[in-house]
Amino acid sequence: MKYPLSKLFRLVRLTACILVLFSSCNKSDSVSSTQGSDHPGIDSLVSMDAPASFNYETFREVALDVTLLAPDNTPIANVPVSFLNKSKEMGGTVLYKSLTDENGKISGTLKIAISRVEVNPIDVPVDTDHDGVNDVYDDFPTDPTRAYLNYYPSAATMGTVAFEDYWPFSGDYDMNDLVVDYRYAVVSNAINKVVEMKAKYGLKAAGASYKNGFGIEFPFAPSLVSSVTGSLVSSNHVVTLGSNGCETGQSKAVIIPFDDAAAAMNTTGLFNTYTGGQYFTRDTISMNIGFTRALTQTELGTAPFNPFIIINGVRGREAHLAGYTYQQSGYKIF
Ligand SMILES: [Ca+2]
Ligand SMILES: [Ca+2]
Repeated sequence: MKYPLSKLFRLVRLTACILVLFSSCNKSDSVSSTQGSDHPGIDSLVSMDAPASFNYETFREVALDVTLLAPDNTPIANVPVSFLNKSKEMGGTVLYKSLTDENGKISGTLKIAISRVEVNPIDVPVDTDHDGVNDVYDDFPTDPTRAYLNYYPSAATMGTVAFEDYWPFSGDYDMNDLVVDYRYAVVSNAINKVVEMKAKYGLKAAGASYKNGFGIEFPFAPSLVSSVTGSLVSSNHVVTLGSNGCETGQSKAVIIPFDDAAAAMNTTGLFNTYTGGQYFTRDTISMNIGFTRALTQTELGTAPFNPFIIINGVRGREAHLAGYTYQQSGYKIF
């Protein structure tokens, strides 16, 4: 019986293609590991999970076990057979070539490169400073001690606090004795602990004949503060700052942006308060607060923290925002 060999070869090619399509990846359980960190302020870095037996090879081996049979199921022996990666008409190339044996059988192994056609490349995360936060998310991509920068209330806006220094007496409830804008920039590390805070205070208006100062009490101990820069403390000796820039004698950290609003603006008297009076473009006081160790977000507290005014240069007369308490040193709300 005669067989149309070209038809049989097409059958063999089809069989080979099916074998290629059914080659598969190894399945395996995943493992993860945790390692310590050499970076200050960072407790640990967690490595990426990877399958324990993931196959990194860029080719696959496909076992050939093909038997050529005639329609009457008799073997087709000693005929050359080629295996192509795709049809000859589509430009396929020969992957394997052999003669069938007496039983019409071909056995062997094909090595097939894994195709990258129409496969999206895998993004390789870049973490330049190796702090565990990829560069695209790292606000400080070359500083392993810093990762995130958050603003309160926002990067583009400032909050405002206003105080009345005659409080709680009636007759002067204009709340313009000291008006201060604020914005905090909080720098945290890869595990979201705070390593530094930058503060900006905009001295907006002073409508008082008193020499009023401005301070902020934070919920953490002054011993956790390594440095405070930017305080505008006059020669009036209203407050005393310690070597770390916090006010001395306080159980909680207290910073003093200024102790005399007019002196901070290099003027005297009221400003930005009434038509025809002194007017200044709002000045901004920039302060920087460093910590002896990274603080949790809970330890840091929440803006605007506990701002207050020091009334007329008398340390011991304070006015706070509604709902906030005076400091533990015994200074009272006036
Ligand atoms: Ca990083
Ligand atoms: Ca970083």
